[in-house]
Amino acid sequence: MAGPPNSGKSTLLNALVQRDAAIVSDIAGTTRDVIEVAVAIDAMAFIFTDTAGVRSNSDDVIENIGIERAHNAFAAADILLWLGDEGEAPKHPNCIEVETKSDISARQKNRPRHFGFRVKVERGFRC
Ligand SMILES: Nc1nc2c(ncn2[C@@H]2O[C@H](COP(=O)(O)OP(=O)(O)O)[C@@H](O)[C@H]2O)c(=O)[nH]1
Ligand SMILES: [Mg+2]
Repeated sequence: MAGPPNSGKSTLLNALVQRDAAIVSDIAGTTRDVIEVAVAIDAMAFIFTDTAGVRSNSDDVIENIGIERAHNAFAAADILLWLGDEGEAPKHPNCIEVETKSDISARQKNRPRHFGFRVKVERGFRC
């Protein structure tokens, strides 16, 4: 999971692994550590990795360490799920852009619509 703070990374991770593995809040910078959760989906093994939201203007020393660790996790990932603005993903050979919070309109979110994969994790999980 990669994206800016509050893009819904931890919410999506929890939905995919079906437990509250990561803390969800609307406070930017909540996730700092890299959180890895191993699950089997349809008999296929996955490790989902939640990361700190990437932003360049944090004064918080610990959050900045988390952001550095996030970049290391992106480099190590087989697949990068980018939950930020379209076209803004870090360079990765297997990147899937995901529009989160698809229950909220693009205008309200103040960001362009994605034309790929859309999710809403409001109550339960829908694609
Ligand atoms: N309406 C709506 N809110 C969401 C959705 N996914 C996450 N949120 C909310 O967005 C905020 C940030 O979510 P979080 O998963 O902590 O984002 P993260 O910082 O990227 O890990 C929280 O208040 C979530 O409840 C969604 O699909 N729809
Ligand atoms: Mg988070």
